[in-house]
Amino acid sequence: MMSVDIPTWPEEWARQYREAGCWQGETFGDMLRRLADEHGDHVAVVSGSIRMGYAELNRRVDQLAAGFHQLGITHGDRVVVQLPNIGTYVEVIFALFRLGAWPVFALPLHRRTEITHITKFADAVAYIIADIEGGFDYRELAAQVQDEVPTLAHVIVVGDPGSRDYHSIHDLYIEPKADLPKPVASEVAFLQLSGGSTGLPKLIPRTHDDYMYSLRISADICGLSKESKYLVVLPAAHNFTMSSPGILGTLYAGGAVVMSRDSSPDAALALIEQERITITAVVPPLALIWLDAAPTRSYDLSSLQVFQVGGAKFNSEAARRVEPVLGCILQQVFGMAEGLVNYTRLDDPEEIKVNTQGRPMSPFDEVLVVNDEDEAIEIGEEGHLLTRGPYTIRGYYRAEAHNAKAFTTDGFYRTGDIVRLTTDGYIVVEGRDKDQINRGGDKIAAAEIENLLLGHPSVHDAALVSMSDSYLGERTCAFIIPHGEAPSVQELKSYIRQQGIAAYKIPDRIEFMDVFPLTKVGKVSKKLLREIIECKIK
Ligand code: OOB
Repeated sequence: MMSVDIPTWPEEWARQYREAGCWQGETFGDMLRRLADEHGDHVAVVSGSIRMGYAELNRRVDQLAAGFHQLGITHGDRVVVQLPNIGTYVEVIFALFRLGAWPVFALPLHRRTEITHITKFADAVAYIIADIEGGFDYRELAAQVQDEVPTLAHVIVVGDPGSRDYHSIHDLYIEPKADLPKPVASEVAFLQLSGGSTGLPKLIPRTHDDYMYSLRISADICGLSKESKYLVVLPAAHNFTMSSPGILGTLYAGGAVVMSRDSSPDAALALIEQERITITAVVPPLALIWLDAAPTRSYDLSSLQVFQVGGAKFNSEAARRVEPVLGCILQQVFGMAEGLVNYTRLDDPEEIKVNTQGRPMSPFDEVLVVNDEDEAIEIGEEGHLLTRGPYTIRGYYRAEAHNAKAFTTDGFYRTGDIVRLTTDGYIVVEGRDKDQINRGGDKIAAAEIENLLLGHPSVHDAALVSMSDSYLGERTCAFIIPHGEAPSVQELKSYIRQQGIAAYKIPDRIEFMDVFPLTKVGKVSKKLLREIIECKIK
């Protein structure tokens, strides 16, 4: 199965990671079976009024796997999963893991452009959705996607399947059969989406072995146990929420995962009180909202031990407020769906927790900070972060040409982050050299939006850049050279919206220009464009 489509670790490295005990040969399907034996009725998942123990979760996963299999979904098939933070999400992913079918993780905000692309690119056979969520009818979206993607045989709906011939997931919990496929741990478990810096998102193949290792270490670093209660407020499919230590790390440790569809302080802080939550993970803008809200409310947050913030740079002034305001430990998390995750440790001194983005979680992580020529630089100097290790991919799925640029010849992933290392090995994120905007943790590939803008008849050229923002860290500004008379800002925004993309990718601001400033080699200078917009917004 491993090929140029699915690059993997060279055999020599794989052997070392196995010998060192990183990769232990357990699949996620087997992990859940073991946990059910060990923890029985102990609560695994809480979702609304539903509380489900490990044994029951395991039983329902067996039933759902049988139902998926009866539909024809089997080992190696790709299945796009786009669900809100509900308990069924956990059942769905484990049922697919158990069959060796690969979930392809979409975010709830993804729309026609993104879903069509990933469904086509992965040749997905099924698409699993909610009926209506947040006022949006996912069944309509599924119909549009099915029109464009012939391989998409099944749409499975959590809730009302509606009038089309979609399956209700409810009907797929059937008597388990003995003859289900048996995936092995060295195989791909799922495809995760990359934040992207090129036209369309890339797919990240993660194996059972490598991902299991990452959550084992994460659970240990975050001090998880059977008593832990993890609150899921960021999208469940995000790598942070899934494994750092997230849903899977919490289950691995025998704790309980509490799903919340609502991340607002009144919903989330109330759940912390009610469920005696011990750990949760947020992006910086959400941290700011909770930090402002908590002192004005009277929720009992005394159960909360660890407050994780990551996905985008958390500024140190806000970071300093976490412990006094929430009364728990701040943990900064700097990770990426491609692999490498860095944590500040729970017992680190305050200056480390507040001023750094942590250090690699595994002693087998290799991190290099290099100059433009890929040469190592002095500790403390800013440079490009490269990494390689037992849970960092060696290449994207079906992306041979891109992989040649995104990885060095000896297998280091070019993260696109500009960082500096402290003398004790902690990482401080200073910027980025990838053409991506990080809008409060939501990643936007500039080229993806520029290509959409270029589809408008009145757009001659387009360049998307970040502009600083005190709440989101960054927002987007699209500079446009019009073709003839300039369209209105409103018209361009609604044009982009009509293309069917995640709302966070719609440019926050649009500026018109006659010509773009150029670099010495004649490329559009995004650095100068950023300076222009910074002057305007000051
Ligand atoms: C996480 O994963 P992705 O794949 O959505 O985004 C990865 C990128 C990093 O390369 C970096 O540019 C940025 O997001 N990033 C941060 C950061 N955490 C991520 N930049 C500054 N400070 C941080 N703390 O975002 C992700 C995956 C696993 C755990 C946590 C975050």
